[in-house]
Amino acid sequence: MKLLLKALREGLGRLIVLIDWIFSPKKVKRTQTVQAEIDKQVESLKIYQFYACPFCVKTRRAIKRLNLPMETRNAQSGQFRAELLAGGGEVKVPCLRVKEGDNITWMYESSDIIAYLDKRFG
Ligand SMILES: N[C@@H](CCC(=O)N[C@@H](CS)C(=O)NCC(=O)O)C(=O)O
Repeated sequence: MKLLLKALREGLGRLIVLIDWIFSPKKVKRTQTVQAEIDKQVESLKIYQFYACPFCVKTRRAIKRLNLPMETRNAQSGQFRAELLAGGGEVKVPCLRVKEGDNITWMYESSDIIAYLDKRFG
């Protein structure tokens, strides 16, 4: 039963990924200078995520729409999962890692992440 639910969730997640791919959001256009400045700022942001998680798809759509070349880190297993747990305190995705100088913050909740990105880059 547990396995069936997991398979259903994974299947639904992949369907959402497919729909996202078909109806991909349009990227915002900026001048070269402004985009270059934003690209630089985005280097300090990393998104921890799962490929087929609906909340991650929603967040990735916002990242694409805002034209942010952000590194995505797969937290399904391995090093990035361990980093997320150690840094943020729980394995829940999406999670935005924000580095400001020596200070690192971990932002959970897709709606909060999107609101933050919209405010900063929208
Ligand atoms: N309210 C959260 C929900 C996030 C959520 O439930 N994420 C699931 C994946 S879809 C998760 O991280 N589950 C933990 C796990 O599967 O280990 C948001 O909007 O970001």
